[in-house]
Amino acid sequence: MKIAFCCTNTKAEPWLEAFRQALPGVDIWEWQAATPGQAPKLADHAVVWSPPQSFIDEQTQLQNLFNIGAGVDALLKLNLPASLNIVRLNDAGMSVQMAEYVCHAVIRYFREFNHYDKDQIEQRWSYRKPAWRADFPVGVLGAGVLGSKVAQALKQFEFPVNVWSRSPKQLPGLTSYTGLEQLPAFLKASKVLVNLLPLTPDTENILNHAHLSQLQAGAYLINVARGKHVVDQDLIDLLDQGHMAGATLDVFRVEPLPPEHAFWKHPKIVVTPHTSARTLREESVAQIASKIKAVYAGQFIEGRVDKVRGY
Ligand code: NDP
Ligand code: OXD
Repeated sequence: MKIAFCCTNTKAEPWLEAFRQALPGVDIWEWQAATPGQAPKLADHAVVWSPPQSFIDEQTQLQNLFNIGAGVDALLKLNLPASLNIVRLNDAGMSVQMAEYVCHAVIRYFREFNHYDKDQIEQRWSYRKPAWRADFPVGVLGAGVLGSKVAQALKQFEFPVNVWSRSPKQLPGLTSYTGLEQLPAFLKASKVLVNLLPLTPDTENILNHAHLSQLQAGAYLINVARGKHVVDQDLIDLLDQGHMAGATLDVFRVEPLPPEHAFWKHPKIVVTPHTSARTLREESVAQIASKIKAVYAGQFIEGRVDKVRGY
């Protein structure tokens, strides 16, 4: 079995070592573009993150691309052979991290911890009036692997929680809204909005003025999916006009977020560097190795991407 490793911005050696331990006898190497005139070494499968088109064009025998992330938007921008399967990571330790990040952001807003931070700087001992959880309905866009875990974690704190997805969900204690038809009702029923949608042609720019302005007054956005879901200027306008109270943003149209971008210094925005749920090497290698074994055993594997649907 031959595997090429082609992951942008990832140090290859520890991954190669971990795969060699998980799949004894595997021939795995870090991909480098072949020098002109030299026949490339061809792999059966690849482990990838944002590979260049030249990798796909060169590797003509690939059966499966194993993405070391949950989002496959970067892969689907490439020109891929119809026979090539894309397999995403299913959780692999990301959902608990996402739940931590989102619960922290929601609770920080609900409990007004940003005010206590300021009070401490000024050595002021000053209480805030407790808010009602019933006034803090949280809407989670996307009820997949990550969205459903996040929604359930928020429910543990007794917030009213709504989820929005393409297909209806039956998640205990959560209110499910489905499809574009029910999006307005979902938005009107939510004050805090958490985005965990995949980036697809249907979801790009979904966090725009028309949609964000339907949230309840004092709205708060937590975007942990992709920067291209948000129309940046619309968000800034709604924050400046006061309809929205704040935003915690982990992902951006351009990453790293350019130094001149208005989000960095906006008083109502918290910025983090695409870190809400990191890919964990040990969990990811274990999951991909077990999927590769399942492929050879002719078994079903979780996480095959539907290229037409886009996730
Ligand atoms: P899943 O594919 O498991 O879930 C996607 C959810 O979105 C599903 O519930 C799906 O509905 C719903 N959905 C998709 N398209 C639409 C649509 N047009 N209208 C309504 N609902 C829709 O993905 P994950 O939960 O694993 O990951 C979500 C995203 O999180 C990733 O694509 C990635 O971009 C981002 N991510 C960000 C990370 C970070 O560090 N910031 C880390 C990991 C992921 P249905 O259930 O009906 O199919
Ligand atoms: C992912 C990510 O998609 O890290 O896994 O954003």
